[in-house]
Amino acid sequence: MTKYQLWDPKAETMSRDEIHAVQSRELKNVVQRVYENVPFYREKMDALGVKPEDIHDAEDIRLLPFTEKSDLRDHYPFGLFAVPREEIVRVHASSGTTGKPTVAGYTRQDLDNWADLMARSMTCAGITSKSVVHVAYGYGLFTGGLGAHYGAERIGATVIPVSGGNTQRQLMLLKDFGATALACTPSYAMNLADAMENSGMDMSELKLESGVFGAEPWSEKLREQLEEKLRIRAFDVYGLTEMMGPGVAMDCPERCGLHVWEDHFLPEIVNEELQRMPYGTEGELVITTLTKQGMPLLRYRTHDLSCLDDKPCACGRTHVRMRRVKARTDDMLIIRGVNVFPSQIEHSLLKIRGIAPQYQIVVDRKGSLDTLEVQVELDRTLIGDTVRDLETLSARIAAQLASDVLISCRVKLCQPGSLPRSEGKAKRVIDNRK
Ligand code: DLL
Repeated sequence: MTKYQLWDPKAETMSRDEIHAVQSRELKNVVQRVYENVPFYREKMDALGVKPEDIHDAEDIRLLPFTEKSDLRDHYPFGLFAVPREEIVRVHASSGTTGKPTVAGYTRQDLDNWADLMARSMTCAGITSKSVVHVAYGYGLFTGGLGAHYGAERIGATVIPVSGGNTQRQLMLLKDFGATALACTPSYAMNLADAMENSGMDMSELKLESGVFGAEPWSEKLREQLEEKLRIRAFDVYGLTEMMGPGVAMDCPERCGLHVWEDHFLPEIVNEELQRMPYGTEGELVITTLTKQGMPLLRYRTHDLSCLDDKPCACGRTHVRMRRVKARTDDMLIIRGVNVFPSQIEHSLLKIRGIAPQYQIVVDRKGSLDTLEVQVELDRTLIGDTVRDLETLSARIAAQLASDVLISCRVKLCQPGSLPRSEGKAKRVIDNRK
């Protein structure tokens, strides 16, 4: 029994043995499907000397090949689909930094499962049929908007499909329509919170209770600030286009990691040599889709750093928990030989009073030396401070970063509101060395 509302109690509280049995059955099915229908996988498995008949148990996943983002690009746009194009009823894509987007195709069954998993996920955040859900994730090829939309609709909540942008209008609609939940990226939620403060909005006019935030790494400190400023409980939702979109894993009210919906996904953690690591070890998250029909993927390398924990969770859900993703392997900056993740800098900055949670990291190279400048906005309350006060603040920030992140940097204090704001995923790093 659990004190919390669950969307699908039977699926969410299966015993670990039952989950293993479901995963073993579904893994056999998906391997058979891709071997028969996706030439890329047939060739990869043949090269490894593995046949679908060799897969008897979820543990046999070790035998299967990995899939890389570049494999999706090489088969752009529809080359990894496992069903005829006519059975694909929707396509999403993620933009990526260079070149062609990464494409995902969904059958009707895939969309149905996705809506269900997002309903499961949003129920973790306390959303019910009585909720009013303001969706400010972008609608379009990005999976955030439509993913949250259909999940909330499946629950029977009232959905407000606002999409991103036009912040002032968002504030008006949040208030007038009485939203009880906000779904958007954490950086955009912070922009909304800032805009509310600046427009002198009385927070008691809002009915917000929870936030469903994801699509980018965010720190525990940012969560605290969002909860305080918006007077909500903020929940972390994880997902990626290649797997489906948001709703692969979700925070629960116990907030000790995100439950990965293991009846649909098989997560693993691997080290740099791509060996499977035991629960509790940090490494790269690799996910296999178990039920997807349109574009199933085997052992997809997410490049997200996490670790898994199968200890029972007090919320009653039995699905394994992944630690929140603080960084991606390819996010790591190497500055003068020191490994630095932007989220470490965020966590460190947010400990300091007097600065706003808006920052940008500029990396450059002078001669053969890497330089790091951290630009951070001043809190509005400090505008009248003297030059000496501001110098002291800069020195404090530099000292905090040196102690937490082990790197010296130049700190640039910026006027409130002067750093660029994003409507979707924030761009925190400008690396001029590339
Ligand atoms: O960002 C899907 C999504 C939409 C998730 C809305 C949550 C909410 P992509 O654009 O393909 O898909 O980006 C996927 O974003 O590999 C992670 O690096 C990062 N990411 C997603 N959710 C989180 C999160 C969507 N909660 C990539 N914490 C992933 C940290 C996240 N990083």
